Amino acid sequence: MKIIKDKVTKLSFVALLITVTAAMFYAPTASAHGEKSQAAFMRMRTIHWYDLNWSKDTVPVNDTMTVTGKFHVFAGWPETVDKPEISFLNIGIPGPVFIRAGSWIGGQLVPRSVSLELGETYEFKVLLKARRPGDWHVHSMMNVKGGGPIIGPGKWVTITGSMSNFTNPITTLTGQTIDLETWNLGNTYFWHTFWYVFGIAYVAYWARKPMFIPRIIAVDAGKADSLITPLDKKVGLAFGVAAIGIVAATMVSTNEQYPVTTPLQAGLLRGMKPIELPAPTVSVKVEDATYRVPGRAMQMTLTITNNGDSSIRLGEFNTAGVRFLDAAVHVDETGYPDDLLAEEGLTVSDNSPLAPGQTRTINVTASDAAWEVYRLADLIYDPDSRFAGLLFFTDESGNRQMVTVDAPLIPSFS
Ligand SMILES: [Cu+2]
Repeated sequence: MKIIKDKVTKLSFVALLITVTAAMFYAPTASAHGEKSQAAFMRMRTIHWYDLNWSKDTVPVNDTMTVTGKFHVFAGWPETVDKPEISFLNIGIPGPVFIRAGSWIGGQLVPRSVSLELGETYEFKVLLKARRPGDWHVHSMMNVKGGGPIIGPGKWVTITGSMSNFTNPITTLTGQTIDLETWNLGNTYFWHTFWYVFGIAYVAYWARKPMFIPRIIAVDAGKADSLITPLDKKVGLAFGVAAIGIVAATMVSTNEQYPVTTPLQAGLLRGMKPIELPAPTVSVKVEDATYRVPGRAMQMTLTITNNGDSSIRLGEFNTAGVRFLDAAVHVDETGYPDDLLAEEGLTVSDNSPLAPGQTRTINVTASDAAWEVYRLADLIYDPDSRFAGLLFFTDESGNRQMVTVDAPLIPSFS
């Protein structure tokens, strides 16, 4: 009876080990990446993405597409988030469904982290090569050290074809052309299997012996020494010597085969070139701002002064990538994602052209289900309920001007 119990214990132990190991290799695909669960203030008061363009809706495997646009690094960056002194321009996708073939800020290649200045606006471009077929949500993204990934707007892109056709050829500095997708993959599989079997063999050797309860009984009885035989010591030593010997020998042979290696390059690029925007000629003062919970609408009272020489109208309010437009002033034809575009979401009490030198106080309402769907309204439950966003004014000749707003937001529940 005792023997059977012992065997059952051992079997369960081995089964558990195999299960845990198998679980490490299993990674289910996630269909969304939680962009809506990122704190609203993070999306509204850090990086403002705008003028975004996804060059394609459908891409065959191996073809490329670009995500381009601009981002404004908000001057009123929250105190609780580290400044974007070490930032990395990235793309938010569910795993390596695309590979990032290149990324640029202000025309400069940025394979490394960069330092960004608060209050500046930058142009960016990310070149992607399609790898895994499917429908994927492709976001712009900025990884900020101490701030986490700051996700921008996402658009669905379909990759067609078969992943088995995907290739990723590169030429190394020594002139060899290799396909990174499959290069030395056999080696990777071999060594994973080898060390897995090696480890299991070591565990199996010890698992043959009485385990857990019999061992603790022996230890408690002062017979711990009797648990390890001279053969056990030899086997343990042999495993240790073999592990070190194999690593040393294969390291020597690898170094012989690949005499020239360089480490992965890291470091920080400074002096990113921002866009030189002319000083805005429109000044905006936020008198008050409230969020009406039942109406899913934000109301702002703004005092606008036109210091320019052409009359202006308010065309758009953009916050966290959600765009509220006054259709009479601005119509979007760039194929911006529907769920982030409120084509008639902006209502202005008096949006007649504001002549140069004039000042006017207007009521602006930005209403759309996106406030709730994108959980931006959660802002009102923050200890520091501030909102921020970009206002776009259009003058007579169609020139656009961007003005940032940043003010407390008071909720209204009726
Ligand atoms: Cu997404």
